[in-house]
Amino acid sequence: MVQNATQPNENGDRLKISLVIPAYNEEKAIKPVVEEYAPYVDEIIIVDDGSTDSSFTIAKTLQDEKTHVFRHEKNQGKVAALRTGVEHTTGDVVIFTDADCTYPARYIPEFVRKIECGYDLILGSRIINRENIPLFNRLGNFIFSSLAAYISGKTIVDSQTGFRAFRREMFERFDVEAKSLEFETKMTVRAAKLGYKIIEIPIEYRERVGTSKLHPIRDGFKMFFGLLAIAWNDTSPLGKMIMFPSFIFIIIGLGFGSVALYERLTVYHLVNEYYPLISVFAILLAIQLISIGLIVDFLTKKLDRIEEKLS
Ligand SMILES: Nc1nc2c(ncn2[C@@H]2O[C@H](COP(=O)(O)OP(=O)(O)O)[C@@H](O)[C@H]2O)c(=O)[nH]1
Ligand SMILES: [Mg+2]
Repeated sequence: MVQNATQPNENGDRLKISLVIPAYNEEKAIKPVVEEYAPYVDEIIIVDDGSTDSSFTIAKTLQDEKTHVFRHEKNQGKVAALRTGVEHTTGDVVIFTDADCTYPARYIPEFVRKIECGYDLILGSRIINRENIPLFNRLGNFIFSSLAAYISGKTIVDSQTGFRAFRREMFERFDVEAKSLEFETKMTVRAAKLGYKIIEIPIEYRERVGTSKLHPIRDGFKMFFGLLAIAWNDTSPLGKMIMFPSFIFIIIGLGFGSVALYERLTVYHLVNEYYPLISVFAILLAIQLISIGLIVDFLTKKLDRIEEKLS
């Protein structure tokens, strides 16, 4: 028998746990996922996002006093499904997982304990059996997690994980502009940049049942530009002021670099020998400015939070 997710506190209450499962064409996995998670949570919200297979019919058969099924008539994307899901939750804690049998439910009690300890965002980091993430996606995961760490000033091994937990009232603050699988990374970076307490719990990642809905190239691009948008939007005015000239230096760097490359490829020698130097110099300057801007932003946010605590 599975242990209770949380122990009652001194008032005899314990946190009510709601699980949100977005599902798009997951007819093979939806039933085992619900069966595995049911003992660990108080409420399960399945959002079928216009599946064209039998996911919805199967989900309906799982409905009971704990499990509720909602459906978007048309496919609106994972994030719309997560938002619909959260709207229908009634618990204190919300947990997201995938409808693909990859994330083991057994970590939930630990997630909830971390919430009770005061953490704001709990991430299930795919560390054990990482080879179950396809190689190309693993590379993307490494690149975007490194970029996320650079932007947020916090080391995050797996910023993209779909297995995560937070208090329900925090969702509004963590919610970000996104439609598809770039959502998780943006949410992680936003939470980190706003100074919320994030903790990663190493988890096992199992082989996926059914086919992946991730489009590595398309979603990779969305993630890249999404991260840039967060880096900019959630930065303080002072940080922005420092970072702004870097755009000009990037344009100068790319401009001189392109001309040099064009000359090298067409006339086989450099007409303007100093162009590559200007290009490298401008780009290095841009990187320096972005770094200083991010550091300043990090420090001002930290000071703001200290002031908030003192007042
Ligand atoms: N509701 C909804 N869920 C989606 C959509 N695309 C993917 N998902 C779900 O989101 C989860 C993550 O997708 P998945 O293919 O597992 O991506 P991966 O975990 O990054 O490989 C799965 O539960 C999918 O069923 C969509 O368009 N709508
Ligand atoms: Mg998945």
